[in-house]
Amino acid sequence: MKTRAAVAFEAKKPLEIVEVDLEGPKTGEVLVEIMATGICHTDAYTLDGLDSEGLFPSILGHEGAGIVREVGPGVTSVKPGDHVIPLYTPECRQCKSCLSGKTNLCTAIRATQGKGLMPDGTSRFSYKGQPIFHYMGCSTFSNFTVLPEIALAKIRDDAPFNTSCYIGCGVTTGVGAVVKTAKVEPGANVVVFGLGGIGLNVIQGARMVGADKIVGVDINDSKEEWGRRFGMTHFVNPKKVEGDIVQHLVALTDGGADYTFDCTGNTVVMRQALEACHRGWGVSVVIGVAEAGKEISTRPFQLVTGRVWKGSAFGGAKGRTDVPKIVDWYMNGKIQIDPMITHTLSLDEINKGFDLMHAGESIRSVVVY
Ligand code: NAD
Ligand code: AHE
Ligand code: ZN
Repeated sequence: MKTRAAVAFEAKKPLEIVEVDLEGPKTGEVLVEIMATGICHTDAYTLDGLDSEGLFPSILGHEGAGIVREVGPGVTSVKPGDHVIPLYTPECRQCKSCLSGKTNLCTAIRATQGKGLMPDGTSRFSYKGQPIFHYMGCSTFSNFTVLPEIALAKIRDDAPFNTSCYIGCGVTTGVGAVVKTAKVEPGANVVVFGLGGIGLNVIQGARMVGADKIVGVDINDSKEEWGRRFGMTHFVNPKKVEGDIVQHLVALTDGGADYTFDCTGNTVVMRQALEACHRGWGVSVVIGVAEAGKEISTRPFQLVTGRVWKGSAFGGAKGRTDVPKIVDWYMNGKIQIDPMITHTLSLDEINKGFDLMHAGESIRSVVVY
């Protein structure tokens, strides 16, 4: 079939909206009509050529919601008409990682996914006879896409696509990092670095679990109002702090935070986040994705004296199990999504979504097909 898609033909170039060819679903695969997709900073990072796994030409996008239109042989867990959220972290429930009960990082299809291919080692997308790579196993910047069955969370039919798509990455990543990765407890002091589409969800997750102080740190003053809307109690702009930002945050949190979260992808900030943790028990969670080649460092003494450095992918959530529950949290008013969708765009306007993100003017732009 033919489908309209925004193709990343080259790094650092705007996406081009073209009609591409899409092969139907093979064994264990599903054809999904994407109804809406968010634009996450990770899409921009890959488009900007900063991802060591970045491939071109490819169809980016990994934060979608849609409807199953056709299933390939052997598919049993979804059927045409089902509403679904694509999962860049699938859940096969059979691999060593899934069976361990210790991680959400399913390994069933990770190798081919990282190469921009379906599990059988081929692509379903092509343009003028040349293959186009899939992205994070999702490629939601295409109106129709093919995914493995294990990479689809079936969700309730009454959840609106143009807001629930955000649960496909940003909401689950932020809220999940608090609830599942850090397991923040009521009364804890929390510091969140970077108040964008992810950081604001960390803030609302921290409020949901009953954190006490929720400190937001951002170099963009306009994020203060955003943070306060979702539960932030204190705002710090590092550019306006006299002296050391870490000492400032340690003083603000009575000796250091119980939990800190990096939502910037900046390795200097990641170090500050670790060192702003309380001696003896503070936990710092790296969520931000750093540019290829960047490394983190700190004095080992920071760890010897009890601070813990952790990472979180997709908020530690197991997609097929947890995503439908997070959709319920949204539909029941436990978490908010609608006010964070600052811009709704057509596919033809998708490059504007990237511009708004780089200008710090959006929280989430959503493309509605
Ligand atoms: P965003 O662009 O919406 O927000 C980033 C925010 O960080 C902005 O408000 C910006 O002003 C702020 N910022 C930038 N530099 C800063 C600094 N030095 N100090 C303080 N604040 C600073 O991006 P997003 O969509 O929220 O994504 C945030 C990061 O999370 C990205 O690196 C993205 O790739 C990553 N991410 C990771 C996962 C995961 O599963 N681990 C999932 C989604 C996104
Ligand atoms: N491909 C990059 C790493 C990118 C990365 O860390 N991705 C996160 C999700 S970001 C979503 O917006 C993730 O889940 N990683 C786990 C995984 O298996 O990819 C690189 O450095 O090579
Ligand atoms: Zn993302």
